[in-house]
Amino acid sequence: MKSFFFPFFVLTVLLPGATEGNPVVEHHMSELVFNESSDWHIEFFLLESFEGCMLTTMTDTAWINPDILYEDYIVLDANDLLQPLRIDPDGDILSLWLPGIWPQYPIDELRFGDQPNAEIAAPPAGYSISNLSYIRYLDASPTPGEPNDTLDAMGDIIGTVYDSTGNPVPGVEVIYDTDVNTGEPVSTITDVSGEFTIHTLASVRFLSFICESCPTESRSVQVWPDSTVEISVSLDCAMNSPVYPDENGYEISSNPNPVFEEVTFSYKLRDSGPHSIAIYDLRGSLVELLTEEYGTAGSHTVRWNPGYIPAGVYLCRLEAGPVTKITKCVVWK
Ligand SMILES: [Ca+2]
Repeated sequence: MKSFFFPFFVLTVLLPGATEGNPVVEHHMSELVFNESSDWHIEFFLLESFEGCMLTTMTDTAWINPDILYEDYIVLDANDLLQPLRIDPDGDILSLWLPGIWPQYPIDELRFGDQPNAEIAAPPAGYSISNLSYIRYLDASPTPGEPNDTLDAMGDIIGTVYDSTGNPVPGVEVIYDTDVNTGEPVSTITDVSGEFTIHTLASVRFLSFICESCPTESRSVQVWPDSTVEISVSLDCAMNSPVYPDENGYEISSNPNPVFEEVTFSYKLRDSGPHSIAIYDLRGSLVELLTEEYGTAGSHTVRWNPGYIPAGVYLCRLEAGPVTKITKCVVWK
């Protein structure tokens, strides 16, 4: 198996098996497992029309034998195909096609391992790439033929956030997930030692580090089952600067939230002076500058229409001299 490790973290196995279970899956290619010989099998969730299905990889194309029986959680291996199909255990792009839709769009596609833009690491032999609410994750106890669960499919991220001088930064919000029901960001806060811990599905997690004093940072991390990934993040700020800005009298809030069409940001300036209001995404990229002008002390509002920007979490940042205040808003489409 080729390594999927990012250069900025190390993997250490610290924990016994997780015990959470949550058998929910309705996904076409529901589980992919390799054995020690790199033979594969795939679990499919029931498809409405399973006749005439085709699988492709980076090297091969094969039709699924239309004579096989179809039930929930069908498990296929090479014997169920009409042509040979090699799936590279180090990484491949596995696609499922249906007649009528083929060849325009695969109805399911799994890009893993050493492929560019892989959504998940290659599974070690005996592990599976599973689906849960359309999130791919690694499962150390696969369940081919049965509903997927998250047993042995949870891991931890332990991280420390530092400033540019190497001092730990407390109070940084670390967003690592989105609530599937509300769309709200799921986050934790760094403690007095600048440390945080996240217990999460063994998937690729995109972490955003939100600090009012410096630009937002982000990282992608592959979480492994029953394992702990340690990361270290440096923010582009110096928390030990001798003078902290006095933020009293400065506020910003957003309404409504979540945002469907338009949002109003209400903000207060303690002192008259130049200020700006700008929208950033969670990667810290500027999305739109809403205002940049001289403002009088007191309350103001500015409106924003997200237009065609993608749904997601955005940060509205008020900057007035040395003071920065941030409010989050969730854009729904
Ligand atoms: Ca399963």
